Formats: sequence, structure tokens, C-alpha cells
Amino acid sequence: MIDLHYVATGNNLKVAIMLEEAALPYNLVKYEMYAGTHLTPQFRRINPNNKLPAIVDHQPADGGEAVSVFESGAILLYLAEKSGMLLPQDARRRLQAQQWLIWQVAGLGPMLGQAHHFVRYAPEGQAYGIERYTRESRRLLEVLEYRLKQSGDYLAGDYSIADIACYPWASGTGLIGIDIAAFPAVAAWLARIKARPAVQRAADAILDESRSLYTQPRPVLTPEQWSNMFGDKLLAAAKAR
Ligand SMILES: N[C@@H](CCC(=O)N[C@@H](CS)C(=O)NCC(=O)O)C(=O)O
Repeated sequence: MIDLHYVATGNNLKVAIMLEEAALPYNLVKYEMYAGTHLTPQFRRINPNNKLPAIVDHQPADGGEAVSVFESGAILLYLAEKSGMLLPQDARRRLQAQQWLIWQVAGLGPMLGQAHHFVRYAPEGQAYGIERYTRESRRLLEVLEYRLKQSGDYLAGDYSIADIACYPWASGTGLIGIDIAAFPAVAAWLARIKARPAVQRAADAILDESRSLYTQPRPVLTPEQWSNMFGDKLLAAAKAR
């Protein structure tokens, strides 16, 4: 059994999709990030970075003690290796899947994440931050569009962990004012992925009513919630020894 420590957001959906695709049994451990329920010493023993998702595999392949994995990209690679699924065997295809996975975790996620921060969470009037990160988000979506026009239905030939990694971020661009219809190959690829039964099961499993907290156009946070998300309480969790 694998424990999935999660909050109802896209980075976490990636892992639920992989678990469903690979038919690996899992147990859900839910957190609320505005309330800071992940900023605890207990969760820090699982993820030293105090972010979600993280997994604990109680039956690792080597038969040893439980293994904790954090960072969604590392979790996808771990589960692909454990299940033997969704990472191509062919060396050149495998390299493509790895590159697009790393591109997501190093570029698409962080840049769109900053766009969400400036468009939705930052105090009004941060024009430079909004322009900088929405332009970079559009640039990255152009890169995705270009790649999909080259590669066909999926990023690395067959459907893989690269597609799973990019899917949640590319699906949520409406919240940062980007209409995905301007990227037709991306829009068609999103529809293909969304139609997969495992993707629907994963969304049903983790995108529950708390999802609406994180998809408001302009969430209004209390000072306590702000501190948990972006302020002193978040910093204090990292400083705790
Ligand atoms: N690079 C990390 C990002 C994880 C991340 O930022 N997770 C968010 C939820 S999507 C989180 O835990 N936020 C709570 C916080 O920042 O305290 C990954 O891909 O796993």
C-alpha cells in the first residue's frame, strides 16, 4: 500500500493519475494548505520541503523499510520504475519523456505558479509581476504547442509520465487569464488525456469540495492563512530544527 499525502491541486493530481494508471493500491492522507496542516514536524519527516504531494511506499521493491518520496517529478519516476509503466523502454523515447518531465517541473510549473501568485494572490497593482509571469506562461505554452505539433498525440510518442506531469498545469490556465483555445494542439492533447478513465478516477479521488478553495479567481486569505502560504509560518516550518 502507498500513502499519498496530498492537497486538492494539480501537482497532487499528477500522482493520483499515475497511481490509477498503474493500478497501484493507495491510501489518501489529506491536508489543507491554507490552514497549514502540512507545516508540521511529522510531515517534515516525510518531506523535508513541507510541500505536497509526497508518498510513502510501505512495500518498496527491495523489500526493505518504507520509502518516502517527495517532488511530483521524482514520485512519477519512482512509480514508473516500480510499475514498469509509462516511461518508455526505448532509450531515445525514454530520454524524450525525461526531458519533458524535467521541463515541466523546472519551467512550466514554477513559472505558471508565479503567474497564479501575481494574478490571484498578490496585493493589487503588481503589474510587473503579472506581465512577467503571464508572458513567460504564454511562451511555455507556445513551446508545448510546438512540441505537440511535432510529436503527435503525446509528448514522447506514447502517453507517458511527461504528459501526466504537464496535464494539470496546462488545464488550469483560465485562472491566469490565458484561453487555451489559442493553443489548439495543446487543447486537443488535454482533451485526450482528460478522457482517460484513470484520469477521471484520479480527479474524483482527490479533487473534492476543498478544490474550490484553490480555484477562486481572487482568494481572500486571513492573515493566518497568508502566513501559512507565503509568510512567517511557512518560513518557521523550514527553520524548525
Ligand atoms: N515542485 C513541487 C511543488 C510542490 C508544491 O508547491 N505544492 C503545493 C501544492 S500544489 C504546496 O504544497 N503548497 C503549500 C505550501 O507552499 O506551503 C512538486 O512538484 O511536488
